[in-house]
Amino acid sequence: AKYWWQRYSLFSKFDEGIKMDEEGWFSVTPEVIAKHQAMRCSSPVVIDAFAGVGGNTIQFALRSEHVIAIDKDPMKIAYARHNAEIYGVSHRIDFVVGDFFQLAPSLKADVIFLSPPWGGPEYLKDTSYDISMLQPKDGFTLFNTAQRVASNIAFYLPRNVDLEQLKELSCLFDPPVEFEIEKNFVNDKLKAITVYYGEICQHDR
Ligand code: MGP
Ligand code: SAH
Repeated sequence: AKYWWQRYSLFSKFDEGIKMDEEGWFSVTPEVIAKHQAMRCSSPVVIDAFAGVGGNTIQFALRSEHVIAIDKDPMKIAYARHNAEIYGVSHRIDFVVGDFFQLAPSLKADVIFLSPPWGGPEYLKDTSYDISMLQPKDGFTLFNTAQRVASNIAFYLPRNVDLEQLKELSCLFDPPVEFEIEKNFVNDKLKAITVYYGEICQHDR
């Protein structure tokens, strides 16, 4: 019910036939945030490694030339394709059903966006969220894998994430890269945090 009330904040075209499943409801990035992230990540090729029902993928496709949308769940990819058609951008997206960790060695892009499962809506139970809790692999392993795919990484994380760990991630690049932590609000309510690593970091612009 909580997410139903937010449906137009998740997809402004919700009434045109947007399809969601249970995980999609609590994981989709609200449209105003996804739009902003897409502006920050605008580039020739963007990979959305955990595409879900397409909240981010659609916005990337509105802003970038080409998007590769990956999800291991075939139903999510079917919904993401359907939802992208509603927004008129499916022709700019390659939809891939697969495990990002298995596909990673054969992928290259300018920017990679990471919005993995956080472990369900219970992610807020601890005051500080440890990125080792990310699914299906911990945040350090995920970041290491992503770093070989693209030199720019945008990472969508819980609002209670341990900020010290975000700095540690920047040191996994050799040499360490600049990073920027951005708080994402919808109607004055803090929803999540996005961290930008590499040239997409505002300091470098
Ligand atoms: P929330 O805390 O479930 O909702 O998620 P909200 O509206 O802040 O409710 P409240 O009861 O805490 O006030 C906030 C946002 O985090 C959602 O809109 C999603 O974009 C994102 N989000 C939540 N979860 C559990 C996940 C997840 O597992 N993975 C990803 N990628 N995003 C998530
Ligand atoms: N950003 C998306 C929501 C992502 S939810 C949106 O705005 O709609 C996280 C997604 O990661 C889920 O759909 C889940 O199926 C997918 N996932 C989990 N493990 C994965 C893996 N190993 N490879 C690719 N996708 C995976």
